[in-house]
Amino acid sequence: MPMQMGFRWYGEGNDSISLSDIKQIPGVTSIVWALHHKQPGEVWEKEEIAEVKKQLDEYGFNMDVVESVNVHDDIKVGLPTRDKYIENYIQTIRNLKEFGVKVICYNFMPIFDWTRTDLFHPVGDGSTALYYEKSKIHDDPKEMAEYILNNLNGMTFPGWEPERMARLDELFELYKPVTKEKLWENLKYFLEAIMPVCHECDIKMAIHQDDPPWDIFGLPRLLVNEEAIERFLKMVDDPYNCLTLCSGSLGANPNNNVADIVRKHCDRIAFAHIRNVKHFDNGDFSEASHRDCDGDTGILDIVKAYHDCGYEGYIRPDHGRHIWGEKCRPGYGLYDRALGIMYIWGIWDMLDKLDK
Ligand SMILES: [Mn+2]
Repeated sequence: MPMQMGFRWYGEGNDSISLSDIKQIPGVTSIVWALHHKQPGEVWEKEEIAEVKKQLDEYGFNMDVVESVNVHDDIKVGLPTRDKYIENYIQTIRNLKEFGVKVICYNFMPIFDWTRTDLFHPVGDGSTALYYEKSKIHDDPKEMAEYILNNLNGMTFPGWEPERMARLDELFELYKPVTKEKLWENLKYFLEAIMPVCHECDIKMAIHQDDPPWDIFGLPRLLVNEEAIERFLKMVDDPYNCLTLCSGSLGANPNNNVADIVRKHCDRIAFAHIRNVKHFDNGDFSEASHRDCDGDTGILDIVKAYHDCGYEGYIRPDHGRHIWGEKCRPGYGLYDRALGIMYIWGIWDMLDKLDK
């Protein structure tokens, strides 16, 4: 069995792209989905999941991978109320199992999800891409949140829920006593509480790395490099405690060698995000096309590493550029991600052929 190709989709009425569009991209079998109207900590009800299943069934897509079931801040901060939210998370896992879900992608980033300073930065060829300007991050996080919320073309974005962003002062206050070590402990507590249910339901928990992979706004970030990934996998040494290995997130730090991480931990990678990043000398970076030479992430080496390991897990192109005038959710247009898929398949199919 080859790797299983997925495509992230934000749901009916919440995405500029239709399932019919996605069906026309060669080799896509999984829709990477979520219930985007859910707040972190809420139970995902079976009726709501069934609704999405019905839509995907019509096109023959599976719903094996959820991205993301977001973790409530009380769990990350380690408040006494966390147990209630962990119970809810467990109920969501049990409900997802009923529909054959195999992998839950999530992250443990405090307050902010991925962070960029420019969502539509000119690449130089007429397209635009997500961009990170290091010097801009010293500014007020509230300005940052406002900029992001105002540039989503009216759509929601996981991790940037307006309800949470309106409470930024409160959230920063909440995270004040949370050191990096404390955050590790809280992650361990969460995972140890849910692992038995993951076994019972045959669902892998697959953590996404922090993006960018360093502390921002004085908030600690855990999953930033190979050392941290090793610590994470050993901390809860369980085959259901897995990674969503994101080449783009890790690739934002030029010292990270993603292909090495793939080779070392292939058995614990449940889900792979493939994305290319181009670095500038001053520490800024821009997202780039999937073509190896357009960035510095080493896409050819990474895909070859997965192939060499006999990877049979799920994979998807991560973000794309905005090309051909497409109006879409930042990073999640149809065209450039479809090109990315064809590039990945091109490498994969050729490696298959050379093996024969
Ligand atoms: Mn990613």
